[in-house]
Amino acid sequence: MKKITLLLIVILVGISNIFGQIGRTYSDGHGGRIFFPFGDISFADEVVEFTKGQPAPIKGYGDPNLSLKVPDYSGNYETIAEATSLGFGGVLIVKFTDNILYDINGPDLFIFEIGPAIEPVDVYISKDGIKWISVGRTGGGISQIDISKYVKKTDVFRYVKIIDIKAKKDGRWPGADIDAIGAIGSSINFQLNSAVLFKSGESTLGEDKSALYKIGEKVKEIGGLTIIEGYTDNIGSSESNLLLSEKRAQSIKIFFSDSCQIDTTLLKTNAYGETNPIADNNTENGREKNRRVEIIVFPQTNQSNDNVVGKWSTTRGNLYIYKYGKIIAGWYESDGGEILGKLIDEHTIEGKWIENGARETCSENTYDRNHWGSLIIKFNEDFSKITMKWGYCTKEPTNGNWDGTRK
Ligand SMILES: [Ca+2]
Ligand SMILES: [Ca+2]
Ligand SMILES: [Ca+2]
Repeated sequence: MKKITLLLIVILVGISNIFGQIGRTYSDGHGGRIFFPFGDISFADEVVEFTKGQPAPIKGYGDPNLSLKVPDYSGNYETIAEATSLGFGGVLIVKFTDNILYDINGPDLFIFEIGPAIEPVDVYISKDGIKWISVGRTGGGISQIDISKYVKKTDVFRYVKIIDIKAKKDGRWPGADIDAIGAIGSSINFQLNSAVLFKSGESTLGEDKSALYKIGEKVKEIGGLTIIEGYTDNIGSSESNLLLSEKRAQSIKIFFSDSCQIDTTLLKTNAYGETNPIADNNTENGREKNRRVEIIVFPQTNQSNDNVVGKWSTTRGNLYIYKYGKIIAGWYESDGGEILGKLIDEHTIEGKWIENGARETCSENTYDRNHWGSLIIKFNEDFSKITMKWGYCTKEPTNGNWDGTRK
């Protein structure tokens, strides 16, 4: 019982992380920033396999975990290892767990490779970590990959493999140096242990439905198509396991439509039975992990108007604005500053600016930085001009001289 309670807590913490940081831009390490609609969860979560190249990475720089989660390269690569040095011809396989890669319009995958020149890698994606699809090569200043030519629109991919193409043998860091691997085209993945939802061998939902209610609320908020996938361990016949996983997925579908009022046409179920295990079926611990339901939520495609989105020429250089729902993210070229905010009405954004070059620092931290302040952006009637007011830290945004026109 202890284990189950612990798992439930982990899931709920996971949910709050997922929804606390939706929509953010991240430094690409080469002077620009990239927008990820789902923020911090968009990045690869687990190392599956790492085969160092030869010559191998130098001591301290060959840790594959340095390529996981959000990009954190600070520019001090000489003294701190912040990326995985692949070595000459090295191979790295990573997995997404709280998000899943799929094809959206435009680029879908971004490889954060650090250093003055982008060292090319060949990129492959996979649903199961066994069958791989080649999706091209980064390099020549391009770190992003559009998977649309190679996949179907609704296919989802949990694994990414990158292989150093042996372009650079010399120097301290042979091969590509990978800071992070992000899915711009991300769906959200909730993984629920079956023991939290069902009694052993049954497909009727148990008494405590609180975790499922919470997820149902979030599905309504962001969905989009939602796929409910059932999985079991390998005890019993594969036919009975397939049937059990199907019935369990169906139970959740019914719960979402009846108790959470989610449009049933947006809910699909997939039964996998004992296939696609995520852990070793030879141990009790592994079997428990394999008995699970995964809920994949795709973002809504029919977004409200995108009037505020775009590139703006301002008195402080170019400003880029992105949007997911009412959430705003952006950046400005001077100081590589970041913007986070909300659309409070059609013509107004309220939020924060965050940068390294501010004259005053704040006592409290925002996104690990002490240089930040308040910000209001107002758009004129036809969204051709912006007027911006800003302040330091928590002070009212009263400073001006930061206006712009659409580019
Ligand atoms: Ca992730
Ligand atoms: Ca795409
Ligand atoms: Ca890193």
